[in-house]
Order: sequence, then structure tokens, then C-alpha cells
Amino acid sequence: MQQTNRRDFLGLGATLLASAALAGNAQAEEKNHCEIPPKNRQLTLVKDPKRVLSPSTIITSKKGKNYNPVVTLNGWTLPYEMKEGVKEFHLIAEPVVREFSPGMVVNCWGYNGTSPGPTIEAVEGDRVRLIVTNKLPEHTTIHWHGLILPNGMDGVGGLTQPQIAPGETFIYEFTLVQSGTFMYHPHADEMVQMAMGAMGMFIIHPKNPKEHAVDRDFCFLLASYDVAAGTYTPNPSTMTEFNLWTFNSRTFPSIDSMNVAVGDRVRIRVGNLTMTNHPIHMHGHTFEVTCSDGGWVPKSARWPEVTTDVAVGQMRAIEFTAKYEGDWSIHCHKAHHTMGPMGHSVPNMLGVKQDDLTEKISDLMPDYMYMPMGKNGMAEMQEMENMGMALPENTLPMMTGTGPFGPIEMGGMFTLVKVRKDQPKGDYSDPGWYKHPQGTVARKSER
Ligand SMILES: [Cu+2]
Repeated sequence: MQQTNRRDFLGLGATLLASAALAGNAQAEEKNHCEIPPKNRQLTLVKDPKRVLSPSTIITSKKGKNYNPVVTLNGWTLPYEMKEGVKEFHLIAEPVVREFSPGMVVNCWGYNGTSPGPTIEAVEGDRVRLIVTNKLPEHTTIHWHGLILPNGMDGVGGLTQPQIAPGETFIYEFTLVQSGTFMYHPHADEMVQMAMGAMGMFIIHPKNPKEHAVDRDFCFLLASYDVAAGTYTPNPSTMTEFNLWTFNSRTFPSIDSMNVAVGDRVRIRVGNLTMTNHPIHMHGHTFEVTCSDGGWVPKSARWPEVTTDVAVGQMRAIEFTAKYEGDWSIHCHKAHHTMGPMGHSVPNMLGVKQDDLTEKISDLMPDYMYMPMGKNGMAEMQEMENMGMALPENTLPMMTGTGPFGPIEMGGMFTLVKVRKDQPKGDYSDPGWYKHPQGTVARKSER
């Protein structure tokens, strides 16, 4: 019975915790190191944790005892309990449903009701106990990617431990001897389990809170999927031709923006558990890579960048001081990774006068969705979408998002860093579109 309570409690995750806190449950708040959402975020109590479709970013508003908590984009931090001086976390590997963007849900595998799983946060020197229950249909393990630990805790099924059979619970326990950004993922039937979204982040804060201190600290994982239009489950045998490119299993415009104040020191930690590299590019500022999953980069070895490649199995933490107000794009620079799934196989019709060809082909084959590239490019595809062109079931348009000046024509791995003079300290809520001072926007020539 106790196990059931515990599972329900943890599975409901941050949504329930936030609700408990909102209801003024001080006990729950203290016990769970609790998350209180900013006032404008709507959180509701969800009865079935596997139906927590579109979690907003859950903010830990209180500072940790000796660290400034990270903010996981469209995700949350796993609560822990102190047991005789050990931080005890309970991870439940299980099938979940994730909403990638309104209009598209995916059958994923994740932890505690979400994919990616909740972020684990602890402090250098902590003793941690990670209790892993397997509710997946096949065996699993968890590998703690980048952590220095005893070999038998490394989580490689068959090599350093027996596989965790469905229904079994295994306990990992070790002391955190380093600080930085790490990941966790199965090391059992890896290709399938990671293709299904089983992964999460593991943040270890420095023992001395003044070391590597920043004002705002964000993290997310890069994840890719192959979900054919009209279906709901990723194809786990896809090697290269993925069609969904995500930050924390969300696609633009449904990825939360990172909202900061002018003058803030900002860190963004990006982990890559996809099958290809992602050059992450940010507009408006230069940044430095200050940390990899191997540890902190010495100051003398850093250099300014606006793009950093995050290779497969790597993590890169970038840092910058937010100086310039505006809505600044941050995205993967592989152009097809900032697009939605629909229409990548479009026939190349650039420069071809098509007249009513599309209509004629659609009449001949009503069940075949014929969507060629336009004569002048692909921008007209978003126009068609905006005009209400029907998409097949459970998929997303290739180019989407609307800004204050019109269609943004993005999708996939794209979001914004919003820098504002008046973003209050500790407030992560979306300030809306940037209001450009008069005379500072590119304008149509009158000449
Ligand atoms: Cu990419």
C-alpha cells in the first residue's frame, strides 16, 4: 500500500506538487522541496499521470538550501526524500503519452509520467540513492551518463548488473564526487528505449554555491523521433530519417521561451541523446561554453561563439550575460531540424510553373496527400496551412509559428530567449512579444 501511495505521489509529479503548494499545503511544500508556479501558469490536478500531456515548465521558486535550482524547459525536477543523510529519488520507467505540440501526441517511454523524465538535481558531495522501478514491457537499466561512480553502479545491463525485469525494482547508491551537467538513460535495448524517449538530465551543483553561480539556469535535452503521419508511436528502427526534432520532446512553437532580465548571467545546458549532432545557435549575444559533461571548462580555455555543436552523447552548457533587449532566436542550425514533420518528401518544384497540377493530382488520387514544393519556394506551405489546409491525423505542419510580424516558418528545435529590462528577479513567466523602440525595426524602402 505504501508503495502504491509513493508511486501515485511521485508519478503525479510536479503537477500535483504544484497544486498542493497552491492549496497552501505547507507540509507538502517543505517535504518535497516544492515547486510553485508563477502566477500566470495554469496547473491542474491530473488524475492519470500518464495523461500529463503538455507540462509547462515547472519553476522551483525557492532557492535550494545551497544552490540555485535549474529550470527544465517544459519539464520538472524530481523531488527527493532525506533518509538517514541520503537523498533518495524514485524513478519509474514506464510508457507515457507526450504532447509534442497541440495537435500531436506521441506514445513514448519515459519516467514518472513524462518523457523526458524529470531532472534529478543534487549537490557535489551528496550521497544519493536512486530507486528504479521498471514498468516498461521489457527489461531496462539506467546508466548515469558522465558520473564518476563505482563500476557496479554504472548501469550497463549484462556488464555491470543484471537487467531490471518488468516489475522489478533496483537500487543504485553512490556519492557525487563532481559537479556539472549529466544525463541518465537506459543501457539496455538502447536503440529502442532512447528512440522512445527514455532519458533525463542529472544536474550536480557545486558544493560551494559561489562557484559557477548564475542568475538563471536552464536545461533541456535534444531528442528526435520518427512518427509517420497518422500514427502515434515512434519507429525505433529508424537510423537517420527522423522527422520530429525536439527540445525536451516539444516542438516550436510549443517550447517555452527562456525569459531573462537585462544584466542576468544566464546558463543554458543542452544535452544530446539523438543519433546526430546539433549546432545550437543563439542570436543577439555571444556566449562561451563553460561546461561539458566532462566538467567545467577552465576560464583560460573558453572562447566566444554564437554557435556550438553538440555531438551525439554530449552536453554543452553555454553562458552569457544578457545585455540586449529583444526576442532572440535559439535553435539548431541544421535547417531541417527547425521544421515540423509534414512534407519533407515534397517533390522539388522550384521554378516549375504548376498551375492547377496539385488540384488535378489530388482529384485523381483523393487519398494521397500531394503537396509539392511551390514554384517560388516553400514559404507558401505555411500560407496554405494558415488558410486551413487539412493535415493528416496526428502530425504537425512543416513550417509554423506566428510572430508579431507574421509567419515565423519554423518548427522543431527552435525557441526564444526573451531579454527584458523589467523581467522581475525569479520571474520566469513569458513577457509577451518584444515591443521594439520606434525606428529600430527593418522597414520597407520608400525610395
Ligand atoms: Cu539539429
